[in-house]
Amino acid sequence: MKKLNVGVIGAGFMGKAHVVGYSNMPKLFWPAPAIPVMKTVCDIVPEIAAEAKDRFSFEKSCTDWRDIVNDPEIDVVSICTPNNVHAEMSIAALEAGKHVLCEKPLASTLQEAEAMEAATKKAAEKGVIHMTAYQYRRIPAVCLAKKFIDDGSIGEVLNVRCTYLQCWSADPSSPLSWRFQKDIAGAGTLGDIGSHAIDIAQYLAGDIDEVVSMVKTYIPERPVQEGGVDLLGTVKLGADAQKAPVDVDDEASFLARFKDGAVGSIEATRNAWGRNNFLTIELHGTKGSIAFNYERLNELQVCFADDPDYCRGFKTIYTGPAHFYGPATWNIPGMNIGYGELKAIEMFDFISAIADGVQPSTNFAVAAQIERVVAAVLASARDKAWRKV
Ligand code: SOE
Repeated sequence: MKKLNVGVIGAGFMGKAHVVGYSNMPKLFWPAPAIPVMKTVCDIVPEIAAEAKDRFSFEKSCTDWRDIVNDPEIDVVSICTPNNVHAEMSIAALEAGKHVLCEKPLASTLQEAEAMEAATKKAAEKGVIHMTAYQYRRIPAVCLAKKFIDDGSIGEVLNVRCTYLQCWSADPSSPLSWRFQKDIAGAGTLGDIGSHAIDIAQYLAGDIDEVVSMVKTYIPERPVQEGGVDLLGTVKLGADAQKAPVDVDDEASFLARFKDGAVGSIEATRNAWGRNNFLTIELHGTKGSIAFNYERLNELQVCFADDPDYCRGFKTIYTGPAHFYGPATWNIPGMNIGYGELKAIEMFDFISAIADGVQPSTNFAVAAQIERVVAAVLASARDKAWRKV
């Protein structure tokens, strides 16, 4: 079976998630489209790079990402770094003929995202595959929602309500990681998790045409942390810690008109106590409704209008072996999948795209379009007016 040598740049939370995905993919999906080999891991912090080599069973580690991009033995590059370096790394990897899986959001500015999209054109002519890690559309229950929409089961989609709510940054004593700094992150919550909500909404209801929005920063300064590692709210710093300003949004909410005619709303915040990874979407159509919540990711709620009056209402479908990616994961209904399996599903799609020579659904062009929505949301909030995407 064909093997593909993988280089992972950034050995933090997302680096771990990519490794879990690559390593487990052939264990779940057999025959695998190819076997990912954990070749080189890179982190700018030498101790983290060395530890990741042993922990994740890589052959080598390095502290300069160029060592991965310039290595002729590497076939595939995963970019799991802060947003402001996605463009430079992805463009260099594409030019070196590597297949690239880049974390979301695609970049820290629309300009960079569009440069990345442009770089794919030449690379794609040479068969290079590009993908962004918008994994939530690959959840079997979300795929089932898409099937119900595409086959007309809920009729014409009228309304879309989407939220992505977390709580890890609600405490003002959680430190000022790069996610709160505009020059590194680009946007705040909007880019970080609002982008996932935009992806899932557009996947199910088609592209957004125009938006009107509000963005707000609730906690204008946070304690300065030592080192660049993103602690995602797991550490609190004392009241005496030095503070620095937050220059991105904590919350973004907007109304949207979709090109296919639906209207809807999208809300994202990381300051919602009690909401952990509350990515929800509800769609109302002329013939029924669909509702999904990541916190119950093995379930899809559906209501069909043509059910008799006495039993019409939401029913819950539990996804399992009968559904998308089902036979590959676990073969007993109710065994369920979680975030780890979802990353393996993502790697299955990525490595399959490489094996088949077909760009995946979350390619850089799709991710750049999400950045156009993000830019329109920020412009609308600034101008207090509707903005075309
Ligand atoms: C933090 O908000 C975060 O890790 C995001 O960056 C991810 O994209 C999301 O999937 C989980 O939460």
